[in-house]
Amino acid sequence: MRLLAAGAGVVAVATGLGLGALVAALVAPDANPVLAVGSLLIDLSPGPVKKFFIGLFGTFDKTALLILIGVLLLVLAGIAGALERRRPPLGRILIGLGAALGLVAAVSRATAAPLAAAPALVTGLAAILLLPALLRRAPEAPDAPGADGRPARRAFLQWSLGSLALGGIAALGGVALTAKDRTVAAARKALRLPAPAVAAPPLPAGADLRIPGLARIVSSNSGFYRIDTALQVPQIDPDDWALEITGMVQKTVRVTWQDLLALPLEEYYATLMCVSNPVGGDLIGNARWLGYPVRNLLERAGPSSRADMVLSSSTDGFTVGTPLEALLDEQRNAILAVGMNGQPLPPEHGFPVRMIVPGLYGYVSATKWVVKLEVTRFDRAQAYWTRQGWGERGPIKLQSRIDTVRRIDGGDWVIAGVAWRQFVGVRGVQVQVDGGSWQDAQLSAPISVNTWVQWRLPWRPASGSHTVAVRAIGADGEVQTAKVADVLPDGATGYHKVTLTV
Ligand SMILES: Nc1nc2c(c(=O)[nH]1)N[C@H]1C(S)=C(S)[C@@H](COP(=O)(O)O)O[C@H]1N2
Ligand SMILES: [Mo]
Repeated sequence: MRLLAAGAGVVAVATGLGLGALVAALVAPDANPVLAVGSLLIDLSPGPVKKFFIGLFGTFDKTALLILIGVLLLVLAGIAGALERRRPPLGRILIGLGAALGLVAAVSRATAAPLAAAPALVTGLAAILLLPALLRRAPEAPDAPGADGRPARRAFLQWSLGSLALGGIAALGGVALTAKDRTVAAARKALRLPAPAVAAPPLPAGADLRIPGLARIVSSNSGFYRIDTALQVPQIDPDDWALEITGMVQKTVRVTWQDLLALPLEEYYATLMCVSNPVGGDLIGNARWLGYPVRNLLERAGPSSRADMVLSSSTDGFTVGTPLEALLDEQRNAILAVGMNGQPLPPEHGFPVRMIVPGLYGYVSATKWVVKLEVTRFDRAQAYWTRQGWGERGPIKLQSRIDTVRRIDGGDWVIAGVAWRQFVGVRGVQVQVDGGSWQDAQLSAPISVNTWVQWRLPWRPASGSHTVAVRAIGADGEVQTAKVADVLPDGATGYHKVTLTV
């Protein structure tokens, strides 16, 4: 029975994975072979593939990847079972190859623990031993009798269920043992951030036009877009956190969590954005960040005059390259942020510390879980995304988006959206209906040049089909370009257009 053989393959591999998860929890928490392969795929997949994933699944790209790996595993395990029945030991060899892939992926992580190979080894060995044991009990015909005269099917079922139960219990044990997530969550919850020495001015009256369907002027923490390469959110206990400033500096500087919180913190609003955001996309959000100016810490270290870049790294090995000049610029006021909208950073947004640099796309500025700043040069070091062909500097481009075209309370129509050009500011927004003349929209009261603005235009549509387009004008007089550019290498351009029928 080929189907039973395939089932035996799935049971063997699933049991192995459960045991592997337990071993991972015991000796190498970050070396789960499946997650390691996922991370390897993320790191190895070329830029366009990643872009496709982000574009297709938005912020759910990681869930999509995990589901894909799960389905693939299931299919391969089934094939291994069927192969092993027909041509032993081919099935076991296939499992061995899979385990070897998991092993290589786990030990090659930037953050690999000394025993990172153990979970994949245990997974592979268990599955390789179990598979023939299960197959021996798989009946050739549905009602074939077993050694004791009872249907062989029953023995096979008992073995399979027993095996799955063992794997399941092991996996649950692993989950129970990985208590770190909970201690870090508890540490975060108990945390009281100091009051800012320099507070953000209160929002001006009229900062939020409050139109249904229009993005709120300040994004919520839970609704904030999330982009990163981390399959598992890094868990860092603030008491274990420290930042090291090294490289082309006069002296290495180390800052602990206590050091950082004792410094006079500043708070401001800034709109963060991903370079992968397509025209009209929503990989952008505005928050109030609390942190300490990076330049003060860099100046303590004394950067060399020959340096022009800071390579910052996260605990998980992800890197970001930021122009040194931007980090030293007093006006731009880049910070090491610890707070987001009055809360400690959420774990997914970099807890306990991330970098915020107004005006630069996230991939060259917004390092989450940051633990190291290496002062260096653009011609010496490359960061995670620049290695894959994305632009080196990454200033955020002038852009605008239509969020809603609607009738308010059964009366007038309104067209509304947001526009941004961080670190420069937005002077105006214009809307064009059906290719007509550009009309000036009304803007929300701007919070600062580093934040987006909302805009609105009242509208009296005739019934029928309409196309609405928007463009922004920067505070420096730049008119948003109509030229269509892809997100790769340094951010999308072109007008956002919406077609609707009234
Ligand atoms: N450690 C780490 N930091 C990171 C990233 C990452 O993959 N890993 N991605 C960057 C990118 S591409 C963006 S757009 C922003 C997104 O920040 P958010 O998830 O808080 O919105 O984080 C940046 N910081
Ligand atoms: Mo990004």
